Amino acid sequence: MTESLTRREFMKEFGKMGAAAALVPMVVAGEQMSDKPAGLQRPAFIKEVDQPTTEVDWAKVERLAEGERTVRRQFAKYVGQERVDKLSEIQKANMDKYLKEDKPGYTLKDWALQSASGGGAAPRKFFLDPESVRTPEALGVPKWSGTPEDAAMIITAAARHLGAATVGFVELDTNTTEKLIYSKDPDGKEMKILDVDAPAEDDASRTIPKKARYAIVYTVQMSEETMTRCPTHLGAQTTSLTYSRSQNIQERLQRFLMGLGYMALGESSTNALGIAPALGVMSGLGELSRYNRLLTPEYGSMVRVFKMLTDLPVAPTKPINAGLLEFCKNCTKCADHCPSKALSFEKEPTWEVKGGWNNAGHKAWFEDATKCRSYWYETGNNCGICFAVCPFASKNLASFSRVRNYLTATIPAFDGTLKKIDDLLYTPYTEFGKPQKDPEEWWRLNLPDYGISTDQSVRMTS
Ligand code: B12
Ligand code: SF4
Ligand code: SF4
Repeated sequence: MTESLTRREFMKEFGKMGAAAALVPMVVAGEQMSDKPAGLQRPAFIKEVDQPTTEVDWAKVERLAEGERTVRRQFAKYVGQERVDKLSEIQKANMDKYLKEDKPGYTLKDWALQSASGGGAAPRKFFLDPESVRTPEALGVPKWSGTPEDAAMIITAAARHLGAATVGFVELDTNTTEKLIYSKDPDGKEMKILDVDAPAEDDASRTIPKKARYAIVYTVQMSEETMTRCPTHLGAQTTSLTYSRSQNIQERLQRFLMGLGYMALGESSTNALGIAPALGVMSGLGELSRYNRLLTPEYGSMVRVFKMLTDLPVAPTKPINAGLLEFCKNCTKCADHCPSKALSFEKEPTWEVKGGWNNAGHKAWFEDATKCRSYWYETGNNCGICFAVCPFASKNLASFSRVRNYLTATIPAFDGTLKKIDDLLYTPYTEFGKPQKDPEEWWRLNLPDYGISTDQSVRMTS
Protein backbone atom coordinates (compact mmCIF):
# COMPACT_ATOMS: atom_id res chain seq x y z
CA MET A 1 0.00 0.00 0.00
CA THR A 2 0.95 3.64 -0.24
CA GLU A 3 4.00 4.60 1.74
CA SER A 4 2.97 7.29 4.19
CA LEU A 5 5.25 10.20 5.02
CA THR A 6 5.99 11.65 8.41
CA ARG A 7 5.74 15.41 8.70
CA ARG A 8 9.53 15.74 8.72
CA GLU A 9 9.91 13.51 5.66
CA PHE A 10 7.25 15.50 3.91
CA MET A 11 9.05 18.77 4.61
CA LYS A 12 12.22 17.20 3.22
CA GLU A 13 10.45 16.10 0.07
CA PHE A 14 8.82 19.48 -0.19
CA GLY A 15 12.23 21.07 0.24
CA LYS A 16 13.37 19.23 -2.86
CA MET A 17 10.33 20.63 -4.60
CA GLY A 18 11.37 24.07 -3.39
CA ALA A 19 14.64 23.58 -5.19
CA ALA A 20 12.66 22.41 -8.17
CA ALA A 21 10.57 25.57 -8.04
CA ALA A 22 13.73 27.43 -8.96
CA LEU A 23 13.27 25.67 -12.27
CA VAL A 24 10.06 27.53 -13.03
CA PRO A 25 11.77 29.94 -15.44
CA MET A 26 13.05 26.89 -17.31
CA VAL A 27 9.56 25.46 -17.37
CA VAL A 28 8.35 28.63 -18.96
CA ALA A 29 11.27 28.55 -21.38
CA GLY A 30 10.35 24.96 -22.12
CA GLU A 31 6.92 26.16 -23.09
CA GLN A 32 8.12 28.50 -25.77
CA MET A 33 6.13 28.54 -28.96
CA SER A 34 7.03 26.75 -32.14
CA ASP A 35 5.93 27.93 -35.58
CA LYS A 36 2.83 25.67 -35.42
CA PRO A 37 -0.61 27.28 -35.18
CA ALA A 38 -1.48 28.00 -31.54
CA GLY A 39 -3.96 25.13 -31.36
CA LEU A 40 -1.28 22.58 -32.26
CA GLN A 41 1.50 23.83 -29.99
CA ARG A 42 2.91 22.09 -26.95
CA PRO A 43 5.71 22.85 -24.51
CA ALA A 44 9.12 21.90 -25.85
CA PHE A 45 9.70 19.45 -22.97
CA ILE A 46 7.03 17.18 -24.46
CA LYS A 47 9.30 15.64 -27.04
CA GLU A 48 7.98 14.41 -30.34
CA VAL A 49 9.58 11.08 -31.20
CA ASP A 50 9.63 8.75 -34.22
CA GLN A 51 8.80 5.65 -32.18
CA PRO A 52 6.40 5.64 -29.22
CA THR A 53 7.78 4.93 -25.73
CA THR A 54 5.81 1.65 -25.92
CA GLU A 55 7.82 -0.90 -27.87
CA VAL A 56 5.85 -2.49 -30.70
CA ASP A 57 6.55 -5.54 -32.86
CA TRP A 58 4.09 -4.80 -35.64
CA ALA A 59 4.57 -8.22 -37.28
CA LYS A 60 2.97 -9.75 -34.18
CA VAL A 61 0.07 -7.30 -33.91
CA GLU A 62 -3.19 -8.62 -35.32
CA ARG A 63 -6.45 -6.83 -35.94
CA LEU A 64 -8.66 -7.69 -32.97
CA ALA A 65 -12.28 -8.84 -33.02
CA GLU A 66 -13.49 -6.73 -30.08
CA GLY A 67 -16.73 -8.61 -29.54
CA GLU A 68 -14.97 -11.98 -29.42
CA ARG A 69 -11.98 -11.12 -27.27
CA THR A 70 -12.44 -8.40 -24.66
CA VAL A 71 -13.67 -8.98 -21.15
CA ARG A 72 -16.45 -6.45 -21.56
CA ARG A 73 -18.04 -8.67 -24.27
CA GLN A 74 -16.79 -12.12 -23.33
CA PHE A 75 -16.66 -12.12 -19.55
CA ALA A 76 -18.56 -15.41 -19.26
CA LYS A 77 -16.18 -17.11 -21.71
CA TYR A 78 -13.26 -16.34 -19.42
CA VAL A 79 -14.77 -16.96 -15.98
CA GLY A 80 -17.72 -19.29 -16.70
CA GLN A 81 -21.48 -18.61 -16.56
CA GLU A 82 -21.76 -19.97 -13.03
CA ARG A 83 -19.40 -17.30 -11.73
CA VAL A 84 -21.25 -14.60 -13.65
CA ASP A 85 -24.53 -15.71 -12.09
CA LYS A 86 -23.00 -15.67 -8.62
CA LEU A 87 -21.52 -12.19 -9.18
CA SER A 88 -24.87 -10.94 -10.47
CA GLU A 89 -26.53 -12.08 -7.25
CA ILE A 90 -23.89 -10.26 -5.19
CA GLN A 91 -24.42 -7.14 -7.29
CA LYS A 92 -28.18 -7.20 -6.81
CA ALA A 93 -27.88 -7.72 -3.05
CA ASN A 94 -25.24 -5.00 -2.65
CA MET A 95 -27.19 -2.44 -4.65
CA ASP A 96 -30.35 -3.06 -2.68
CA LYS A 97 -28.48 -2.85 0.63
CA TYR A 98 -26.48 0.28 -0.24
CA LEU A 99 -29.54 2.16 -1.49
CA LYS A 100 -31.61 1.32 1.56
CA GLU A 101 -28.87 2.18 4.03
CA ASP A 102 -28.13 5.49 2.22
CA LYS A 103 -24.48 4.61 1.70
CA PRO A 104 -22.60 7.72 0.50
CA GLY A 105 -22.29 7.63 -3.29
CA TYR A 106 -25.14 5.09 -3.54
CA THR A 107 -28.05 7.19 -2.27
CA LEU A 108 -31.11 7.85 -4.39
CA LYS A 109 -29.70 11.19 -5.57
CA ASP A 110 -26.47 9.48 -6.72
CA TRP A 111 -28.48 6.81 -8.48
CA ALA A 112 -30.66 9.48 -10.17
CA LEU A 113 -27.57 11.38 -11.35
CA GLN A 114 -26.05 8.19 -12.77
CA SER A 115 -29.25 7.52 -14.65
CA ALA A 116 -29.37 11.14 -15.91
CA SER A 117 -25.75 11.16 -17.09
CA GLY A 118 -26.35 8.39 -19.61
CA GLY A 119 -29.14 10.34 -21.33
CA GLY A 120 -29.22 13.31 -23.67
CA ALA A 121 -26.84 11.87 -26.24
CA ALA A 122 -27.40 11.56 -29.98
CA PRO A 123 -30.17 9.04 -30.61
CA ARG A 124 -27.68 6.56 -32.05
CA LYS A 125 -24.08 6.35 -33.05
CA PHE A 126 -23.16 6.37 -36.70
CA PHE A 127 -20.49 4.45 -38.56
CA LEU A 128 -21.54 6.22 -41.75
CA ASP A 129 -22.02 9.97 -41.81
CA PRO A 130 -25.40 11.33 -40.66
CA GLU A 131 -27.61 11.35 -43.75
CA SER A 132 -29.13 14.78 -43.30
CA VAL A 133 -25.95 16.84 -43.80
CA ARG A 134 -25.84 19.20 -46.76
CA THR A 135 -22.63 18.45 -48.60
CA PRO A 136 -20.68 20.95 -50.77
CA GLU A 137 -22.07 19.03 -53.74
CA ALA A 138 -25.63 19.78 -52.64
CA LEU A 139 -24.66 23.40 -52.06
CA GLY A 140 -23.12 23.63 -55.56
CA VAL A 141 -19.59 24.49 -54.36
CA PRO A 142 -16.31 22.53 -54.46
CA LYS A 143 -15.11 20.52 -51.45
CA TRP A 144 -12.98 22.32 -48.90
CA SER A 145 -9.34 22.24 -49.90
CA GLY A 146 -6.13 23.05 -48.07
CA THR A 147 -2.84 21.53 -47.05
CA PRO A 148 -2.79 18.54 -44.66
CA GLU A 149 -1.45 20.97 -42.04
CA ASP A 150 -4.42 23.30 -42.62
CA ALA A 151 -6.72 20.29 -42.29
CA ALA A 152 -5.10 19.38 -38.94
CA MET A 153 -5.55 22.95 -37.76
CA ILE A 154 -9.22 23.30 -38.67
CA ILE A 155 -10.22 19.82 -37.46
CA THR A 156 -8.47 20.50 -34.14
CA ALA A 157 -10.20 23.85 -33.77
CA ALA A 158 -13.61 22.39 -34.65
CA ALA A 159 -13.27 19.27 -32.51
CA ARG A 160 -12.20 21.29 -29.49
CA HIS A 161 -14.98 23.78 -30.02
CA LEU A 162 -17.42 20.87 -30.17
CA GLY A 163 -16.19 19.49 -26.85
CA ALA A 164 -13.00 17.48 -27.39
CA ALA A 165 -9.98 18.14 -25.16
CA THR A 166 -6.93 17.22 -27.26
CA VAL A 167 -6.79 16.05 -30.87
CA GLY A 168 -4.22 13.98 -32.78
CA PHE A 169 -3.95 12.30 -36.18
CA VAL A 170 -2.59 8.99 -37.45
CA GLU A 171 -2.13 8.12 -41.11
CA LEU A 172 -3.01 4.44 -41.25
CA ASP A 173 -0.39 2.12 -42.71
CA THR A 174 -1.34 -1.40 -43.79
CA ASN A 175 1.55 -3.08 -41.98
CA THR A 176 1.37 -1.10 -38.79
CA THR A 177 -1.30 1.28 -37.51
CA GLU A 178 -4.14 -0.14 -39.66
CA LYS A 179 -3.94 -3.16 -37.34
CA LEU A 180 -5.37 -0.99 -34.57
CA ILE A 181 -8.73 -0.94 -36.39
CA TYR A 182 -10.91 -3.80 -35.13
CA SER A 183 -11.39 -6.76 -37.50
CA LYS A 184 -14.87 -7.05 -36.03
CA ASP A 185 -16.81 -4.34 -34.26
CA PRO A 186 -18.36 -4.95 -30.82
CA ASP A 187 -21.65 -5.98 -32.50
CA GLY A 188 -19.83 -8.72 -34.45
CA LYS A 189 -19.94 -7.00 -37.84
CA GLU A 190 -16.81 -7.61 -39.90
CA MET A 191 -14.77 -4.46 -40.53
CA LYS A 192 -13.53 -4.72 -44.13
CA ILE A 193 -10.87 -2.36 -45.42
CA LEU A 194 -11.21 -2.40 -49.20
CA ASP A 195 -10.06 -0.51 -52.25
CA VAL A 196 -13.49 0.96 -52.97
CA ASP A 197 -14.79 4.48 -53.48
CA ALA A 198 -17.46 4.70 -50.85
CA PRO A 199 -18.01 3.33 -47.35
CA ALA A 200 -20.87 0.88 -46.85
CA GLU A 201 -22.70 -1.07 -44.19
CA ASP A 202 -24.96 -4.12 -44.31
CA ASP A 203 -26.24 -6.64 -41.77
CA ALA A 204 -22.94 -8.49 -41.53
CA SER A 205 -20.23 -5.96 -42.29
CA ARG A 206 -18.96 -2.40 -42.51
CA THR A 207 -16.66 -1.36 -45.35
CA ILE A 208 -13.93 1.19 -44.80
CA PRO A 209 -12.51 2.47 -48.10
CA LYS A 210 -8.74 2.21 -48.20
CA LYS A 211 -8.57 5.92 -48.91
CA ALA A 212 -10.13 6.73 -45.52
CA ARG A 213 -6.55 6.56 -44.22
CA TYR A 214 -6.64 9.28 -41.63
CA ALA A 215 -7.61 8.53 -38.05
CA ILE A 216 -8.73 11.52 -36.02
CA VAL A 217 -8.11 10.64 -32.38
CA TYR A 218 -9.50 12.81 -29.62
CA THR A 219 -9.77 12.88 -25.88
CA VAL A 220 -12.78 14.02 -23.87
CA GLN A 221 -12.22 15.18 -20.33
CA MET A 222 -13.62 13.37 -17.32
CA SER A 223 -14.46 15.13 -14.07
CA GLU A 224 -11.68 14.58 -11.57
CA GLU A 225 -14.06 15.52 -8.75
CA THR A 226 -16.49 12.70 -9.51
CA MET A 227 -13.85 10.17 -10.63
CA THR A 228 -12.20 10.48 -7.20
CA ARG A 229 -15.56 9.33 -5.78
CA CYS A 230 -15.17 5.93 -7.52
CA PRO A 231 -16.30 3.21 -6.92
CA THR A 232 -19.85 4.49 -6.34
CA HIS A 233 -22.76 5.52 -8.56
CA LEU A 234 -21.46 9.06 -8.30
CA GLY A 235 -18.03 7.90 -9.47
CA ALA A 236 -19.39 5.67 -12.23
CA GLN A 237 -21.53 8.38 -13.78
CA THR A 238 -18.22 10.06 -14.77
CA THR A 239 -18.00 7.35 -17.42
CA SER A 240 -21.65 7.66 -18.51
CA LEU A 241 -21.55 11.43 -18.78
CA THR A 242 -18.32 11.40 -20.78
CA TYR A 243 -19.77 8.82 -23.17
CA SER A 244 -22.94 10.90 -23.64
CA ARG A 245 -20.84 13.95 -24.37
CA SER A 246 -18.57 12.01 -26.72
CA GLN A 247 -21.57 10.78 -28.65
CA ASN A 248 -22.63 14.37 -29.30
CA ILE A 249 -19.08 15.31 -30.23
CA GLN A 250 -18.84 12.40 -32.68
CA GLU A 251 -22.01 13.32 -34.53
CA ARG A 252 -21.07 16.99 -34.68
CA LEU A 253 -17.58 16.17 -35.96
CA GLN A 254 -19.08 13.88 -38.57
CA ARG A 255 -21.36 16.71 -39.69
CA PHE A 256 -18.38 19.08 -39.85
CA LEU A 257 -16.29 16.73 -42.01
CA MET A 258 -19.18 15.85 -44.24
CA GLY A 259 -19.98 19.55 -44.57
CA LEU A 260 -16.44 19.99 -45.90
CA GLY A 261 -17.13 17.21 -48.43
CA TYR A 262 -15.28 14.29 -46.81
CA MET A 263 -15.96 10.94 -45.15
CA ALA A 264 -16.37 10.69 -41.39
CA LEU A 265 -16.56 7.07 -40.31
CA GLY A 266 -17.36 6.93 -36.63
CA GLU A 267 -17.86 4.47 -33.81
CA SER A 268 -21.04 2.52 -34.61
CA SER A 269 -21.53 1.93 -30.89
CA THR A 270 -19.67 3.04 -27.79
CA ASN A 271 -15.98 2.16 -28.11
CA ALA A 272 -16.28 0.57 -31.56
CA LEU A 273 -13.94 0.97 -34.56
CA GLY A 274 -10.51 0.48 -32.99
CA ILE A 275 -8.24 0.36 -29.97
CA ALA A 276 -8.48 3.88 -28.60
CA PRO A 277 -5.45 4.03 -26.25
CA ALA A 278 -3.24 2.56 -28.98
CA LEU A 279 -4.32 5.21 -31.47
CA GLY A 280 -3.90 7.78 -28.70
CA VAL A 281 -0.29 6.72 -28.25
CA MET A 282 0.44 6.62 -31.97
CA SER A 283 -1.02 10.12 -32.44
CA GLY A 284 1.01 11.51 -29.54
CA LEU A 285 -1.91 12.34 -27.27
CA GLY A 286 -0.10 10.60 -24.44
CA GLU A 287 1.84 7.50 -23.43
CA LEU A 288 0.79 4.01 -22.39
CA SER A 289 0.94 3.67 -18.61
CA ARG A 290 0.96 1.04 -15.90
CA TYR A 291 -2.85 1.00 -15.77
CA ASN A 292 -2.54 -0.09 -19.43
CA ARG A 293 -4.37 2.92 -20.81
CA LEU A 294 -3.45 6.36 -22.16
CA LEU A 295 -1.84 8.86 -19.79
CA THR A 296 -1.67 12.41 -21.15
CA PRO A 297 0.53 15.40 -20.33
CA GLU A 298 -2.39 17.84 -20.45
CA TYR A 299 -5.10 16.07 -18.47
CA GLY A 300 -3.25 13.17 -16.91
CA SER A 301 -5.55 10.17 -16.62
CA MET A 302 -8.74 12.27 -16.67
CA VAL A 303 -9.65 11.58 -20.30
CA ARG A 304 -11.51 9.05 -22.38
CA VAL A 305 -10.36 8.46 -25.96
CA PHE A 306 -12.31 8.29 -29.25
CA LYS A 307 -11.59 8.03 -32.97
CA MET A 308 -12.98 8.59 -36.44
CA LEU A 309 -11.71 7.87 -39.97
CA THR A 310 -11.69 10.32 -42.86
CA ASP A 311 -10.38 10.56 -46.41
CA LEU A 312 -9.48 14.23 -45.91
CA PRO A 313 -5.66 14.18 -46.00
CA VAL A 314 -4.48 15.44 -42.63
CA ALA A 315 -0.94 15.86 -41.32
CA PRO A 316 -0.15 13.16 -38.73
CA THR A 317 0.92 14.15 -35.22
CA LYS A 318 3.91 12.25 -33.86
CA PRO A 319 4.11 10.03 -30.78
CA ILE A 320 5.56 11.72 -27.70
CA ASN A 321 7.94 11.13 -24.84
CA ALA A 322 6.91 13.23 -21.85
CA GLY A 323 8.59 10.88 -19.34
CA LEU A 324 5.24 9.33 -18.41
CA LEU A 325 5.92 5.65 -19.12
CA GLU A 326 9.28 6.10 -17.42
CA PHE A 327 7.52 7.62 -14.39
CA CYS A 328 5.28 4.52 -14.16
CA LYS A 329 8.35 2.32 -13.71
CA ASN A 330 8.92 3.95 -10.32
CA CYS A 331 5.29 4.44 -9.34
CA THR A 332 2.89 1.61 -8.65
CA LYS A 333 0.15 3.76 -7.22
CA CYS A 334 -2.64 2.53 -9.50
CA ALA A 335 -1.65 -1.10 -8.83
CA ASP A 336 -1.30 -0.45 -5.08
CA HIS A 337 -4.84 0.89 -4.87
CA CYS A 338 -6.58 -1.49 -7.26
CA PRO A 339 -9.06 -3.38 -5.05
CA SER A 340 -9.06 -6.44 -7.32
CA LYS A 341 -5.27 -6.64 -7.76
CA ALA A 342 -5.72 -6.62 -11.50
CA LEU A 343 -2.72 -4.44 -12.32
CA SER A 344 0.93 -5.32 -12.72
CA PHE A 345 3.60 -4.50 -10.13
CA GLU A 346 6.48 -5.41 -12.43
CA LYS A 347 9.11 -2.72 -12.84
CA GLU A 348 9.17 -3.03 -16.64
CA PRO A 349 6.38 -3.58 -19.16
CA THR A 350 6.46 -6.97 -20.88
CA TRP A 351 5.62 -8.67 -24.18
CA GLU A 352 3.83 -11.45 -22.22
CA VAL A 353 0.07 -11.08 -22.33
CA LYS A 354 -2.06 -11.95 -19.27
CA GLY A 355 -4.94 -13.59 -21.14
CA GLY A 356 -7.00 -13.93 -24.30
CA TRP A 357 -8.42 -10.45 -23.73
CA ASN A 358 -5.04 -8.83 -24.48
CA ASN A 359 -3.57 -8.32 -27.95
CA ALA A 360 0.04 -9.42 -28.43
CA GLY A 361 2.73 -7.43 -30.21
CA HIS A 362 3.34 -4.53 -27.86
CA LYS A 363 5.12 -4.21 -24.55
CA ALA A 364 2.70 -3.26 -21.78
CA TRP A 365 1.77 -3.72 -18.15
CA PHE A 366 -1.08 -6.07 -19.13
CA GLU A 367 -3.92 -6.26 -16.63
CA ASP A 368 -5.95 -9.23 -15.44
CA ALA A 369 -9.15 -7.82 -16.86
CA THR A 370 -11.29 -10.63 -15.41
CA LYS A 371 -10.36 -9.52 -11.87
CA CYS A 372 -11.20 -5.92 -12.72
CA ARG A 373 -14.54 -6.83 -14.29
CA SER A 374 -15.45 -9.16 -11.39
CA TYR A 375 -14.94 -6.33 -8.94
CA TRP A 376 -17.40 -4.18 -10.86
CA TYR A 377 -20.22 -6.52 -9.85
CA GLU A 378 -19.48 -5.72 -6.22
CA THR A 379 -19.60 -1.97 -6.86
CA GLY A 380 -22.77 -2.33 -8.90
CA ASN A 381 -21.48 -0.39 -11.89
CA ASN A 382 -17.82 0.21 -12.65
CA CYS A 383 -14.62 1.34 -11.01
CA GLY A 384 -11.86 3.77 -11.90
CA ILE A 385 -9.77 3.93 -8.76
CA CYS A 386 -6.62 3.32 -10.81
CA PHE A 387 -7.36 6.50 -12.80
CA ALA A 388 -8.41 8.46 -9.70
CA VAL A 389 -5.26 7.85 -7.67
CA CYS A 390 -2.76 8.48 -10.48
CA PRO A 391 -0.49 11.42 -9.55
CA PHE A 392 -1.24 12.93 -12.95
CA ALA A 393 -4.96 13.06 -12.16
CA SER A 394 -4.48 15.95 -9.78
CA LYS A 395 -4.40 19.27 -11.50
CA ASN A 396 -5.89 21.65 -8.99
CA LEU A 397 -2.56 23.20 -8.05
CA ALA A 398 -1.98 24.43 -11.56
CA SER A 399 1.57 25.73 -11.16
CA PHE A 400 2.60 22.57 -9.29
CA SER A 401 1.25 20.53 -12.20
CA ARG A 402 3.41 22.44 -14.64
CA VAL A 403 6.57 21.99 -12.60
CA ARG A 404 5.64 18.33 -12.08
CA ASN A 405 5.17 17.75 -15.81
CA TYR A 406 8.40 19.53 -16.62
CA LEU A 407 10.36 17.49 -14.06
CA THR A 408 8.74 14.26 -15.23
CA ALA A 409 9.82 14.95 -18.78
CA THR A 410 13.32 16.10 -17.98
CA ILE A 411 14.63 14.75 -14.64
CA PRO A 412 13.48 11.18 -13.90
CA ALA A 413 15.35 11.32 -10.56
CA PHE A 414 12.46 13.43 -9.22
CA ASP A 415 9.81 10.80 -10.04
CA GLY A 416 9.84 9.22 -6.56
CA THR A 417 9.55 12.59 -4.82
CA LEU A 418 6.67 13.67 -7.03
CA LYS A 419 4.83 10.47 -6.25
CA LYS A 420 5.33 10.89 -2.50
CA ILE A 421 4.06 14.46 -2.58
CA ASP A 422 1.01 13.31 -4.48
CA ASP A 423 0.41 10.55 -1.91
CA LEU A 424 0.33 13.14 0.79
CA LEU A 425 -1.72 15.80 -0.96
CA TYR A 426 -4.28 13.72 -2.79
CA THR A 427 -4.52 10.20 -1.45
CA PRO A 428 -6.07 10.18 2.00
CA TYR A 429 -7.45 6.64 1.86
CA THR A 430 -5.46 3.51 1.35
CA GLU A 431 -8.30 1.22 2.38
CA PHE A 432 -9.23 -0.95 -0.62
CA GLY A 433 -12.33 0.15 -2.45
CA LYS A 434 -12.84 3.35 -0.42
CA PRO A 435 -13.36 6.48 -2.56
CA GLN A 436 -10.57 9.04 -2.24
CA LYS A 437 -13.09 11.78 -1.55
CA ASP A 438 -16.38 11.84 0.33
CA PRO A 439 -19.30 11.43 -2.11
CA GLU A 440 -21.60 13.50 0.12
CA GLU A 441 -19.14 16.40 0.06
CA TRP A 442 -19.36 16.55 -3.76
CA TRP A 443 -23.00 17.70 -3.63
CA ARG A 444 -21.94 20.80 -1.70
CA LEU A 445 -19.13 21.88 -4.05
CA ASN A 446 -19.26 24.72 -6.56
CA LEU A 447 -17.77 23.23 -9.70
CA PRO A 448 -17.43 24.43 -13.30
CA ASP A 449 -19.70 23.20 -16.09
CA TYR A 450 -19.61 19.41 -16.50
CA GLY A 451 -17.24 19.36 -13.52
CA ILE A 452 -14.26 19.90 -15.77
CA SER A 453 -11.87 22.76 -16.12
CA THR A 454 -11.37 23.83 -19.72
CA ASP A 455 -9.12 26.72 -18.74
CA GLN A 456 -6.31 24.20 -18.29
CA SER A 457 -5.50 25.32 -21.82
CA VAL A 458 -5.43 22.62 -24.40
CA ARG A 459 -1.71 22.26 -24.77
CA MET A 460 -0.49 24.07 -21.68
CA THR A 461 0.79 27.03 -23.67
CA SER A 462 -0.84 29.79 -21.66
C1 B12 B 1 -12.59 -3.87 -23.26
C2 B12 B 1 -12.29 -2.64 -22.45
C3 B12 B 1 -12.17 -2.79 -21.06
C4 B12 B 1 -12.23 -4.14 -20.32
C5 B12 B 1 -10.88 -4.79 -20.12
C6 B12 B 1 -9.94 -4.78 -21.30
C7 B12 B 1 -9.91 -6.09 -22.04
N1 B12 B 1 -8.79 -6.35 -22.68
O1 B12 B 1 -10.83 -6.83 -22.07
C8 B12 B 1 -12.77 -3.67 -18.94
C9 B12 B 1 -14.29 -3.66 -19.10
C10 B12 B 1 -12.44 -4.50 -17.73
C11 B12 B 1 -12.21 -2.24 -18.89
C12 B12 B 1 -11.89 -1.57 -17.75
C13 B12 B 1 -11.53 -0.22 -17.73
N2 B12 B 1 -11.54 0.63 -18.76
CO1 B12 B 1 -11.70 0.05 -20.60
N3 B12 B 1 -12.00 -0.29 -22.41
C14 B12 B 1 -12.16 -1.39 -23.08
C15 B12 B 1 -12.34 -1.07 -24.58
C16 B12 B 1 -13.83 -1.10 -24.88
C17 B12 B 1 -11.61 -1.96 -25.58
C18 B12 B 1 -10.10 -2.03 -25.42
C19 B12 B 1 -9.55 -3.22 -26.15
O2 B12 B 1 -9.88 -3.49 -27.31
N4 B12 B 1 -8.71 -4.02 -25.45
C20 B12 B 1 -8.28 -5.31 -25.97
C21 B12 B 1 -6.76 -5.39 -26.12
C22 B12 B 1 -6.30 -4.49 -27.23
O3 B12 B 1 -6.18 -5.02 -24.86
P1 B12 B 1 -4.61 -4.98 -24.53
O4 B12 B 1 -3.88 -5.90 -25.41
O5 B12 B 1 -4.49 -5.15 -23.08
O6 B12 B 1 -4.17 -3.49 -24.95
C23 B12 B 1 -4.45 -2.36 -24.18
C24 B12 B 1 -3.24 -1.42 -24.16
O7 B12 B 1 -2.04 -2.13 -24.02
C25 B12 B 1 -3.38 -0.63 -25.46
N5 B12 B 1 -2.88 -1.21 -26.69
C26 B12 B 1 -3.40 -2.26 -27.36
N6 B12 B 1 -2.75 -2.48 -28.51
C27 B12 B 1 -1.78 -1.55 -28.58
C28 B12 B 1 -0.86 -1.30 -29.60
C29 B12 B 1 0.00 -0.19 -29.46
C30 B12 B 1 0.94 0.10 -30.56
C31 B12 B 1 -0.04 0.61 -28.29
C32 B12 B 1 0.87 1.76 -28.14
C33 B12 B 1 -0.99 0.34 -27.29
C34 B12 B 1 -1.84 -0.74 -27.44
O8 B12 B 1 -4.82 -0.47 -25.57
C35 B12 B 1 -5.52 -1.53 -24.93
C36 B12 B 1 -6.58 -0.92 -23.98
O9 B12 B 1 -7.37 -1.93 -23.41
C37 B12 B 1 -11.75 0.38 -24.63
C38 B12 B 1 -12.32 1.28 -25.74
C39 B12 B 1 -11.52 1.08 -27.00
N7 B12 B 1 -12.18 0.88 -28.10
O10 B12 B 1 -10.30 1.10 -26.97
C40 B12 B 1 -12.03 0.91 -23.22
C41 B12 B 1 -11.02 1.87 -22.62
C42 B12 B 1 -9.62 1.36 -22.90
N8 B12 B 1 -11.28 1.78 -21.19
C43 B12 B 1 -11.18 2.89 -20.54
C44 B12 B 1 -11.33 3.04 -19.14
C45 B12 B 1 -11.26 4.46 -18.61
C46 B12 B 1 -11.50 1.93 -18.29
C47 B12 B 1 -11.66 1.91 -16.77
C48 B12 B 1 -10.94 2.96 -15.93
C49 B12 B 1 -13.15 1.89 -16.38
C50 B12 B 1 -13.85 3.22 -16.36
N9 B12 B 1 -14.19 3.76 -15.21
O11 B12 B 1 -14.10 3.77 -17.40
C51 B12 B 1 -11.14 0.48 -16.46
C52 B12 B 1 -9.62 0.45 -16.26
C53 B12 B 1 -9.12 -0.94 -16.08
C54 B12 B 1 -7.62 -1.11 -16.14
N10 B12 B 1 -6.79 -0.19 -15.79
O12 B12 B 1 -7.18 -2.18 -16.51
C55 B12 B 1 -10.83 4.03 -21.49
C56 B12 B 1 -9.37 4.43 -21.32
C57 B12 B 1 -9.13 5.91 -21.51
C58 B12 B 1 -7.67 6.19 -21.53
N11 B12 B 1 -7.28 7.28 -20.91
O13 B12 B 1 -6.90 5.45 -22.11
C59 B12 B 1 -11.18 3.40 -22.90
C60 B12 B 1 -10.29 3.84 -24.04
C61 B12 B 1 -12.63 3.79 -23.20
C62 B12 B 1 -12.73 5.20 -23.75
N12 B12 B 1 -13.52 5.40 -24.78
O14 B12 B 1 -12.08 6.11 -23.30
N13 B12 B 1 -12.02 -1.77 -20.16
S1 SF4 C 1 -10.97 -0.13 -12.64
FE1 SF4 C 1 -10.77 -0.61 -10.43
S2 SF4 C 1 -10.68 -2.85 -10.36
FE2 SF4 C 1 -10.28 -2.26 -12.49
S3 SF4 C 1 -8.06 -2.11 -12.67
FE3 SF4 C 1 -8.79 -0.05 -12.14
S4 SF4 C 1 -8.71 0.02 -9.90
FE4 SF4 C 1 -8.57 -2.12 -10.48
S1 SF4 D 1 -0.56 5.72 -10.86
FE1 SF4 D 1 1.65 5.83 -11.21
S2 SF4 D 1 2.13 3.87 -12.19
FE2 SF4 D 1 -0.07 4.15 -12.34
S3 SF4 D 1 -0.41 5.12 -14.35
FE3 SF4 D 1 -0.27 6.79 -12.82
S4 SF4 D 1 1.91 7.37 -12.85
FE4 SF4 D 1 1.77 5.36 -13.83
